[in-house]
Amino acid sequence: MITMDQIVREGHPSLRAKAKDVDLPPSKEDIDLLNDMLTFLKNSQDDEIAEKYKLRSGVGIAAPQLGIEKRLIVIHYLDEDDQEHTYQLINPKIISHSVQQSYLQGGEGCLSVDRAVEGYVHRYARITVKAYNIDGEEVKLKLRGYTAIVFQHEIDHLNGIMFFDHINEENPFFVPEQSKAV
Ligand code: K2U
Ligand code: NI
Repeated sequence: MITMDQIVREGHPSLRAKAKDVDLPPSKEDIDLLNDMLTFLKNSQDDEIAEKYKLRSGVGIAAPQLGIEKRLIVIHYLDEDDQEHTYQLINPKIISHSVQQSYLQGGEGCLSVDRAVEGYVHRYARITVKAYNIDGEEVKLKLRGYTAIVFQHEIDHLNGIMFFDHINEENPFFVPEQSKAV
């Protein structure tokens, strides 16, 4: 099982690399990795397991955070209506987005960043993502709100971008006209 020991931290080259496309259909190795990443997220959100293995809670993880420079991301969380949002995606690409932006009022964190970095991360409010699922089928996802923000955080990891790269250095809590709090 994946534990925090396998998650690379700031300074590790994989966090600044451009990850490589994964061959389709996905190999058993890549399928197993996607499943291990999903198990990690579920474990990290289970109070008992997270306590036992000292896991930090996460709603998303990208393969480069494991030092694996492949374009694989997994997202898993339950929303306020107890609706499960689970995605295991290969080669995700944002193919269109809104001009309008949005940001998390509480700012962002990262499993690979062991420090708090304050400030607003302005992202696209709505995105359309093309990717392949664990069966190797093409999927197109129209996303908004919190899910759109998590997706952009994870896809950034595939391109060597960290959330604090987006924070306005002069005024970390600057809010442009077209950005709405989520
Ligand atoms: O990629 C990661 O490090 C996982 C982040 C994803 C994230 C997405 C959007 C905004 C902030 C972080 C972790 O989930 S950070 C911990 C966390 C846990 C629950 C809710 C929000 C953030
Ligand atoms: Ni992160």
